[in-house]
Amino acid sequence: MSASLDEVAYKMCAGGKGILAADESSSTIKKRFDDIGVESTFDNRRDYREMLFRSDEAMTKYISGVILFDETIRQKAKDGTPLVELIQKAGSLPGIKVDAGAKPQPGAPGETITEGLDGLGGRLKEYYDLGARFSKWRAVIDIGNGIPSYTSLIANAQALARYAALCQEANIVPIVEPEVLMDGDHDIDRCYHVTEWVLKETFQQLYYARIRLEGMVLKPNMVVSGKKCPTQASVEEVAEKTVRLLKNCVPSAVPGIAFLSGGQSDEDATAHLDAMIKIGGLPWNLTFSYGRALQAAPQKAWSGKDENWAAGQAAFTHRAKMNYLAALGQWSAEVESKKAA
Ligand code: 5MM
Repeated sequence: MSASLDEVAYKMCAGGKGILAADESSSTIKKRFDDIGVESTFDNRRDYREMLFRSDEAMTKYISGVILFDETIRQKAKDGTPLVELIQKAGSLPGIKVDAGAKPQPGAPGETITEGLDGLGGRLKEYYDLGARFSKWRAVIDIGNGIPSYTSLIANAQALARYAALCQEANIVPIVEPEVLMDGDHDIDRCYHVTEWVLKETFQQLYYARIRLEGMVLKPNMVVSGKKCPTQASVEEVAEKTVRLLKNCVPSAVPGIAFLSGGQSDEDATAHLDAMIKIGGLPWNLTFSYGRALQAAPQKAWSGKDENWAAGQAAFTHRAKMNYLAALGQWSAEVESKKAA
């Protein structure tokens, strides 16, 4: 059991390839579609995701796995081929988001606890049969006046650990995603200290839950300045502080760390990853598991029109390639400007 878990976890983050987070829940994909003036219908969601998964160059060369939403893992392409099969044919791994979202946490005003543990063992068996070989659970930690609290941190870390144990039991690699939001006006050092606390608690709970670290992937935020902070840290500072923090918190038995983009601009998310790889001497593979930083450009280029299918694919391929180069430490502003034809 563990050999295949380990192999999958390694494959998800190796060789510069990264993960496409296409697991937007119905309410999130509606927001994304609203932004491009597209109605969020079953068919439009299918068409958009089919366009991404049929992007041959991106899917075969740059993307190791795709995180899907429950609807998508069951959905078929226009010609009747299951979307999961398109991903598998490209040599990529299907994955599934299994949390039920972050809900207000009792006793912790302004904070959330991620739900979805009830019945998860049974759902994982079904997802495995549908082709999922990895899964994702996201805990959301906000920084603000008096938060995060220990109450919220420990509850979220315990939920992540219980989720990870159920996944490994089902032979599914857990992506453990504790996201510290970058929405506030805090500076980069506050982000550092909160993320440190979050990761320390998370790995402590993973240990108590007897998680096999070789068979999991961590999906953290980078250490960045809050979006509303008047002083924005440079690319070098973000890279240096993120690498220092991870070295202090993440055991080297973990095969891969795949970052979320968290609202960074497309290019910042790429530049930060590239700068970290260029620091060198890292004990794990570092790569991307971006949602917005991989999809904002193709969503805009596609805009719900069949005639924009090729433009959408080109935009997705370009972002996937830029992040692949970054994960190899081979990205530069120069290659970035050579936009896809
Ligand atoms: C793709 O968005 C994911 C699902 O979000 P909801 O459950 O809110 O619909 C999200 O978890 C995503 O995988 C991560 O936040 C990383 O995405 P970004 O856009 O931050 O890279």
